[in-house]
Amino acid sequence: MKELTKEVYLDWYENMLFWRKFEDKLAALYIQQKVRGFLHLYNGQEAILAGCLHAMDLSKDKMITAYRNHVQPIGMGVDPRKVMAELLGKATGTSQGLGGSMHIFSKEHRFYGGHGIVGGQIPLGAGLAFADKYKGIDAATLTFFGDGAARQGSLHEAFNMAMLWKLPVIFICENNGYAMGTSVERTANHVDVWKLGLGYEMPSYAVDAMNPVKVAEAVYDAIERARKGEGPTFLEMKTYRYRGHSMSDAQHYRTKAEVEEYKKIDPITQVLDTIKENNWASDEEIEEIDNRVRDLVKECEQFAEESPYPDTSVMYDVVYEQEDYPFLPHKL
Ligand SMILES: Cc1ncc(C[n+]2csc(CCOP(=O)(O)OP(=O)(O)O)c2C)c(N)n1
Ligand SMILES: [Mg+2]
Repeated sequence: MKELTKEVYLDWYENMLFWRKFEDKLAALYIQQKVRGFLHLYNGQEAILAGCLHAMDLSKDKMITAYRNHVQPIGMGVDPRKVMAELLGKATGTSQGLGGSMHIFSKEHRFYGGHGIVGGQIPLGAGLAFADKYKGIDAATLTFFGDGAARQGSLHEAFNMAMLWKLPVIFICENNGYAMGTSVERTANHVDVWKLGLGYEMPSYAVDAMNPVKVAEAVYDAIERARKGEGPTFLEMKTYRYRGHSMSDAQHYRTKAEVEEYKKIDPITQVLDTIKENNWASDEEIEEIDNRVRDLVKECEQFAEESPYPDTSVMYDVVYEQEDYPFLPHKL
Protein backbone atom coordinates (compact mmCIF):
# COMPACT_ATOMS: atom_id res chain seq x y z
CA MET A 1 0.00 0.00 0.00
CA LYS A 2 1.12 3.59 -0.62
CA GLU A 3 2.93 4.93 2.42
CA LEU A 4 0.88 6.79 5.04
CA THR A 5 2.85 10.02 4.94
CA LYS A 6 2.19 13.43 6.42
CA GLU A 7 0.84 14.49 3.00
CA VAL A 8 -1.69 11.66 3.04
CA TYR A 9 -2.97 12.74 6.45
CA LEU A 10 -3.18 16.38 5.41
CA ASP A 11 -5.07 15.37 2.24
CA TRP A 12 -7.38 13.16 4.28
CA TYR A 13 -8.11 16.03 6.65
CA GLU A 14 -8.81 18.49 3.84
CA ASN A 15 -10.90 16.07 1.76
CA MET A 16 -12.97 14.68 4.62
CA LEU A 17 -13.62 18.15 5.98
CA PHE A 18 -14.66 19.29 2.51
CA TRP A 19 -17.06 16.35 2.08
CA ARG A 20 -18.63 17.09 5.46
CA LYS A 21 -18.99 20.84 4.87
CA PHE A 22 -20.24 20.24 1.33
CA GLU A 23 -23.02 18.10 2.76
CA ASP A 24 -23.75 20.53 5.59
CA LYS A 25 -24.27 23.12 2.86
CA LEU A 26 -26.61 20.73 1.02
CA ALA A 27 -28.65 20.31 4.21
CA ALA A 28 -29.00 24.11 4.46
CA LEU A 29 -29.96 24.37 0.79
CA TYR A 30 -32.52 21.60 1.30
CA ILE A 31 -34.19 23.56 4.09
CA GLN A 32 -34.35 26.53 1.70
CA GLN A 33 -36.00 24.16 -0.82
CA LYS A 34 -33.23 24.68 -3.33
CA VAL A 35 -32.42 20.96 -3.20
CA ARG A 36 -35.65 19.02 -3.79
CA GLY A 37 -36.74 15.41 -3.43
CA PHE A 38 -34.71 13.12 -1.16
CA LEU A 39 -31.38 13.96 0.42
CA HIS A 40 -29.31 11.31 2.25
CA LEU A 41 -26.11 12.60 3.82
CA TYR A 42 -22.80 10.83 4.57
CA ASN A 43 -21.69 12.77 7.69
CA GLY A 44 -19.76 10.42 9.99
CA GLN A 45 -18.96 7.82 7.34
CA GLU A 46 -16.14 9.78 5.61
CA ALA A 47 -13.28 7.52 6.74
CA ILE A 48 -14.63 4.77 4.48
CA LEU A 49 -14.31 6.86 1.35
CA ALA A 50 -10.93 8.31 2.39
CA GLY A 51 -9.48 4.86 3.12
CA CYS A 52 -10.87 3.32 -0.06
CA LEU A 53 -9.47 6.08 -2.28
CA HIS A 54 -6.02 5.59 -0.73
CA ALA A 55 -6.11 1.88 -1.53
CA MET A 56 -7.51 2.20 -5.07
CA ASP A 57 -5.82 2.83 -8.39
CA LEU A 58 -7.92 5.75 -9.54
CA SER A 59 -6.77 5.32 -13.14
CA LYS A 60 -8.75 2.08 -13.50
CA ASP A 61 -10.73 0.95 -10.44
CA LYS A 62 -14.49 1.52 -10.31
CA MET A 63 -17.06 2.46 -7.70
CA ILE A 64 -20.81 1.98 -7.38
CA THR A 65 -23.04 2.80 -4.40
CA ALA A 66 -26.57 3.50 -3.20
CA TYR A 67 -28.30 6.87 -2.76
CA ARG A 68 -25.83 8.25 -0.14
CA ASN A 69 -23.71 9.22 -3.12
CA HIS A 70 -22.69 12.88 -3.25
CA VAL A 71 -19.10 12.78 -2.04
CA GLN A 72 -17.86 9.53 -3.62
CA PRO A 73 -17.81 10.97 -7.17
CA ILE A 74 -15.94 14.01 -5.85
CA GLY A 75 -13.36 11.62 -4.39
CA MET A 76 -13.14 9.90 -7.79
CA GLY A 77 -12.32 13.22 -9.44
CA VAL A 78 -15.66 14.72 -10.48
CA ASP A 79 -15.80 18.53 -10.23
CA PRO A 80 -17.66 19.25 -6.95
CA ARG A 81 -19.29 22.31 -8.53
CA LYS A 82 -21.02 19.99 -11.02
CA VAL A 83 -22.19 17.69 -8.21
CA MET A 84 -23.74 20.61 -6.36
CA ALA A 85 -25.32 21.87 -9.58
CA GLU A 86 -26.87 18.43 -10.11
CA LEU A 87 -28.34 18.56 -6.63
CA LEU A 88 -29.90 21.92 -7.41
CA GLY A 89 -31.29 20.49 -10.66
CA LYS A 90 -29.18 22.73 -12.87
CA ALA A 91 -28.12 22.17 -16.49
CA THR A 92 -24.42 22.29 -15.52
CA GLY A 93 -24.85 19.25 -13.23
CA THR A 94 -23.31 15.82 -13.74
CA SER A 95 -26.53 14.61 -15.43
CA GLN A 96 -27.54 18.02 -16.73
CA GLY A 97 -29.80 18.46 -13.73
CA LEU A 98 -32.04 15.55 -14.72
CA GLY A 99 -30.82 13.02 -12.13
CA GLY A 100 -30.68 14.78 -8.78
CA SER A 101 -29.52 13.70 -5.36
CA MET A 102 -29.76 9.90 -5.63
CA HIS A 103 -28.38 9.63 -9.14
CA ILE A 104 -24.93 11.14 -9.40
CA PHE A 105 -23.01 9.38 -12.16
CA SER A 106 -19.80 9.84 -14.11
CA LYS A 107 -18.67 7.13 -16.50
CA GLU A 108 -15.59 9.21 -17.28
CA HIS A 109 -14.51 8.94 -13.63
CA ARG A 110 -15.64 5.29 -13.30
CA PHE A 111 -18.34 6.22 -10.80
CA TYR A 112 -21.42 4.18 -11.70
CA GLY A 113 -24.06 5.79 -9.43
CA GLY A 114 -26.20 6.57 -7.44
CA HIS A 115 -28.98 3.86 -6.98
CA GLY A 116 -32.27 4.30 -5.11
CA ILE A 117 -33.40 0.68 -5.02
CA VAL A 118 -31.98 -0.82 -1.84
CA GLY A 119 -29.56 -3.58 -2.85
CA GLY A 120 -30.09 -2.94 -6.57
CA GLN A 121 -26.48 -1.92 -7.12
CA ILE A 122 -24.99 -5.10 -5.59
CA PRO A 123 -25.46 -7.30 -8.69
CA LEU A 124 -24.62 -4.30 -10.90
CA GLY A 125 -21.25 -4.05 -9.13
CA ALA A 126 -20.67 -7.75 -9.73
CA GLY A 127 -21.62 -7.14 -13.38
CA LEU A 128 -19.07 -4.34 -13.76
CA ALA A 129 -16.44 -6.69 -12.36
CA PHE A 130 -17.60 -9.44 -14.72
CA ALA A 131 -17.15 -7.08 -17.67
CA ASP A 132 -13.59 -6.25 -16.59
CA LYS A 133 -12.70 -9.91 -16.17
CA TYR A 134 -14.29 -10.79 -19.53
CA LYS A 135 -12.38 -8.04 -21.30
CA GLY A 136 -9.12 -8.81 -19.47
CA ILE A 137 -9.03 -5.41 -17.74
CA ASP A 138 -6.95 -5.41 -14.56
CA ALA A 139 -9.39 -3.36 -12.42
CA ALA A 140 -11.39 -3.86 -9.24
CA THR A 141 -14.94 -2.64 -8.57
CA LEU A 142 -15.82 -1.34 -5.11
CA THR A 143 -19.50 -2.04 -4.52
CA PHE A 144 -21.02 -0.22 -1.54
CA PHE A 145 -24.31 -0.89 0.21
CA GLY A 146 -25.87 -0.44 3.65
CA ASP A 147 -26.63 -2.86 6.46
CA GLY A 148 -30.27 -2.85 5.37
CA ALA A 149 -29.33 -3.81 1.81
CA ALA A 150 -27.27 -6.70 3.19
CA ARG A 151 -30.56 -8.46 3.95
CA GLN A 152 -31.73 -8.35 0.34
CA GLY A 153 -31.81 -11.48 -1.82
CA SER A 154 -29.80 -9.67 -4.50
CA LEU A 155 -26.75 -9.82 -2.20
CA HIS A 156 -26.89 -13.60 -2.00
CA GLU A 157 -27.32 -14.07 -5.74
CA ALA A 158 -24.44 -11.69 -6.46
CA PHE A 159 -22.18 -13.26 -3.79
CA ASN A 160 -22.75 -16.72 -5.22
CA MET A 161 -21.93 -15.78 -8.80
CA ALA A 162 -19.03 -13.52 -7.83
CA MET A 163 -17.41 -16.40 -5.93
CA LEU A 164 -18.19 -18.96 -8.61
CA TRP A 165 -16.59 -16.80 -11.30
CA LYS A 166 -13.94 -15.24 -9.01
CA LEU A 167 -14.95 -11.72 -10.04
CA PRO A 168 -12.70 -8.76 -9.13
CA VAL A 169 -15.27 -7.10 -6.87
CA ILE A 170 -15.01 -5.80 -3.31
CA PHE A 171 -18.36 -5.88 -1.55
CA ILE A 172 -18.40 -3.15 1.08
CA CYS A 173 -21.23 -3.03 3.61
CA GLU A 174 -21.33 0.38 5.30
CA ASN A 175 -22.91 -0.75 8.55
CA ASN A 176 -24.06 2.51 10.13
CA GLY A 177 -26.30 0.70 12.58
CA TYR A 178 -29.63 1.55 10.98
CA ALA A 179 -31.70 0.97 7.87
CA MET A 180 -33.85 4.10 7.98
CA GLY A 181 -35.09 3.79 11.59
CA THR A 182 -34.60 0.04 11.97
CA SER A 183 -31.52 -1.03 13.90
CA VAL A 184 -29.38 -3.96 12.78
CA GLU A 185 -30.44 -5.80 15.95
CA ARG A 186 -34.05 -5.67 14.78
CA THR A 187 -33.42 -7.01 11.27
CA ALA A 188 -31.61 -10.31 11.92
CA ASN A 189 -30.75 -12.76 14.67
CA HIS A 190 -27.05 -11.93 14.40
CA VAL A 191 -25.38 -8.53 14.07
CA ASP A 192 -22.10 -9.65 12.44
CA VAL A 193 -22.98 -8.74 8.88
CA TRP A 194 -19.52 -9.86 7.62
CA LYS A 195 -20.46 -13.46 8.41
CA LEU A 196 -22.91 -13.45 5.50
CA GLY A 197 -19.91 -13.98 3.20
CA LEU A 198 -18.82 -17.16 4.95
CA GLY A 199 -21.64 -19.21 3.47
CA TYR A 200 -20.01 -18.60 0.09
CA GLU A 201 -16.47 -19.16 1.43
CA MET A 202 -15.76 -15.54 0.53
CA PRO A 203 -12.90 -13.88 2.46
CA SER A 204 -14.94 -11.71 4.86
CA TYR A 205 -13.86 -9.28 7.55
CA ALA A 206 -15.14 -6.59 9.92
CA VAL A 207 -13.30 -3.24 9.82
CA ASP A 208 -13.16 -0.31 12.28
CA ALA A 209 -14.41 2.21 9.72
CA MET A 210 -14.10 5.32 11.87
CA ASN A 211 -10.37 5.12 11.08
CA PRO A 212 -9.25 5.60 7.44
CA VAL A 213 -6.02 3.65 8.05
CA LYS A 214 -7.93 0.48 8.98
CA VAL A 215 -10.18 0.95 5.95
CA ALA A 216 -7.26 1.51 3.56
CA GLU A 217 -5.40 -1.58 4.80
CA ALA A 218 -8.41 -3.88 4.47
CA VAL A 219 -9.42 -2.53 1.05
CA TYR A 220 -5.85 -2.68 -0.27
CA ASP A 221 -5.57 -6.38 0.60
CA ALA A 222 -8.96 -7.02 -1.03
CA ILE A 223 -7.97 -5.18 -4.22
CA GLU A 224 -4.70 -7.14 -4.37
CA ARG A 225 -6.67 -10.38 -4.15
CA ALA A 226 -9.00 -9.21 -6.91
CA ARG A 227 -6.10 -8.21 -9.20
CA LYS A 228 -4.47 -11.61 -8.72
CA GLY A 229 -7.66 -13.28 -9.98
CA GLU A 230 -8.51 -14.66 -6.55
CA GLY A 231 -12.02 -13.22 -6.58
CA PRO A 232 -14.19 -11.12 -4.29
CA THR A 233 -13.86 -9.99 -0.68
CA PHE A 234 -16.61 -8.90 1.68
CA LEU A 235 -15.84 -6.09 4.13
CA GLU A 236 -18.23 -4.95 6.83
CA MET A 237 -17.32 -1.36 7.65
CA LYS A 238 -18.44 -0.53 11.19
CA THR A 239 -19.46 3.10 10.96
CA TYR A 240 -22.12 5.59 12.05
CA ARG A 241 -24.15 8.37 10.46
CA TYR A 242 -24.66 11.54 12.48
CA ARG A 243 -27.61 12.86 10.55
CA GLY A 244 -30.95 11.18 10.03
CA HIS A 245 -31.53 8.62 7.29
CA SER A 246 -32.66 11.47 5.04
CA MET A 247 -33.65 15.05 5.69
CA SER A 248 -37.19 14.01 6.65
CA ASP A 249 -36.12 11.77 9.55
CA ALA A 250 -37.18 12.83 13.08
CA GLN A 251 -34.75 10.24 14.56
CA HIS A 252 -37.03 8.91 17.29
CA TYR A 253 -35.30 5.53 17.12
CA ARG A 254 -32.05 6.67 18.79
CA THR A 255 -30.88 8.94 21.57
CA LYS A 256 -28.82 12.12 21.24
CA ALA A 257 -26.36 10.55 23.69
CA GLU A 258 -25.70 7.71 21.25
CA VAL A 259 -24.84 10.17 18.48
CA GLU A 260 -22.54 12.10 20.84
CA GLU A 261 -20.77 8.88 21.81
CA TYR A 262 -19.79 8.28 18.17
CA LYS A 263 -18.69 11.89 17.69
CA LYS A 264 -15.98 11.14 20.27
CA ILE A 265 -14.37 8.81 17.69
CA ASP A 266 -15.11 11.09 14.74
CA PRO A 267 -12.92 10.18 11.73
CA ILE A 268 -11.93 13.78 10.93
CA THR A 269 -10.96 14.46 14.55
CA GLN A 270 -8.93 11.23 14.62
CA VAL A 271 -6.96 12.34 11.55
CA LEU A 272 -6.47 15.86 12.94
CA ASP A 273 -5.25 14.43 16.26
CA THR A 274 -2.59 12.38 14.43
CA ILE A 275 -1.50 15.48 12.50
CA LYS A 276 -1.18 17.45 15.72
CA GLU A 277 0.56 14.68 17.68
CA ASN A 278 3.21 14.46 14.96
CA ASN A 279 3.52 18.23 14.55
CA TRP A 280 2.75 17.85 10.84
CA ALA A 281 1.00 21.22 10.66
CA SER A 282 0.88 24.40 12.70
CA ASP A 283 -2.40 25.93 13.86
CA GLU A 284 -2.02 28.50 11.07
CA GLU A 285 -1.62 25.77 8.45
CA ILE A 286 -4.72 23.98 9.73
CA GLU A 287 -6.59 27.26 9.55
CA GLU A 288 -5.45 27.70 5.94
CA ILE A 289 -6.93 24.29 5.10
CA ASP A 290 -10.18 25.18 6.87
CA ASN A 291 -10.38 28.42 4.90
CA ARG A 292 -9.69 26.64 1.58
CA VAL A 293 -12.50 24.21 2.36
CA ARG A 294 -14.90 27.02 3.25
CA ASP A 295 -14.04 28.91 0.03
CA LEU A 296 -14.49 25.82 -2.17
CA VAL A 297 -17.92 25.06 -0.67
CA LYS A 298 -18.88 28.67 -1.34
CA GLU A 299 -17.62 28.43 -4.92
CA CYS A 300 -19.69 25.27 -5.48
CA GLU A 301 -22.79 26.95 -4.11
CA GLN A 302 -22.28 30.05 -6.22
CA PHE A 303 -21.67 28.00 -9.37
CA ALA A 304 -24.83 25.95 -8.78
CA GLU A 305 -26.98 28.96 -7.90
CA GLU A 306 -25.84 30.94 -10.94
CA SER A 307 -26.30 28.04 -13.38
CA PRO A 308 -29.48 27.85 -15.48
CA TYR A 309 -32.14 25.17 -15.13
CA PRO A 310 -32.29 22.69 -18.04
CA ASP A 311 -34.46 23.70 -20.94
CA THR A 312 -37.89 22.03 -20.82
CA SER A 313 -37.32 20.77 -24.37
CA VAL A 314 -34.89 18.10 -23.02
CA MET A 315 -37.44 16.77 -20.52
CA TYR A 316 -38.43 13.69 -22.53
CA ASP A 317 -35.09 13.11 -24.27
CA VAL A 318 -33.78 10.95 -21.45
CA VAL A 319 -36.95 8.99 -20.67
CA TYR A 320 -37.03 5.34 -21.73
CA GLU A 321 -39.08 5.01 -24.84
CA GLN A 322 -40.21 1.92 -26.73
CA GLU A 323 -41.25 2.62 -30.30
CA ASP A 324 -43.72 -0.26 -30.56
CA TYR A 325 -45.28 0.05 -27.08
CA PRO A 326 -48.94 -0.68 -27.83
CA PHE A 327 -50.91 1.00 -25.04
CA LEU A 328 -49.96 4.66 -24.74
CA PRO A 329 -48.58 7.09 -27.27
CA HIS A 330 -44.87 7.27 -26.48
CA LYS A 331 -44.39 10.97 -27.20
CA LEU A 332 -46.35 13.30 -24.97
C1 LIG B 1 -36.14 -2.29 -2.61
C2 LIG B 1 -36.35 -1.12 -1.68
N1 LIG B 1 -37.03 -1.30 -0.53
C3 LIG B 1 -37.23 -0.27 0.32
C4 LIG B 1 -36.75 0.97 0.01
C5 LIG B 1 -36.94 2.14 0.98
N2 LIG B 1 -35.66 2.40 1.66
C6 LIG B 1 -34.87 3.40 1.23
S1 LIG B 1 -33.45 3.46 2.11
C7 LIG B 1 -33.89 2.16 3.08
C8 LIG B 1 -32.97 1.69 4.19
C9 LIG B 1 -31.67 1.16 3.72
O1 LIG B 1 -30.74 1.14 4.77
P1 LIG B 1 -29.23 0.73 4.62
O2 LIG B 1 -29.09 -0.28 3.55
O3 LIG B 1 -28.72 0.38 5.96
O4 LIG B 1 -28.52 2.05 4.06
P2 LIG B 1 -28.26 3.46 4.78
O5 LIG B 1 -29.42 4.32 4.41
O6 LIG B 1 -28.14 3.23 6.23
O7 LIG B 1 -27.01 3.99 4.17
C10 LIG B 1 -35.14 1.69 2.72
C11 LIG B 1 -35.81 0.55 3.38
C12 LIG B 1 -36.06 1.13 -1.22
N3 LIG B 1 -35.54 2.32 -1.58
N4 LIG B 1 -35.85 0.07 -2.04
MG1 LIG C 1 -27.62 1.54 7.30
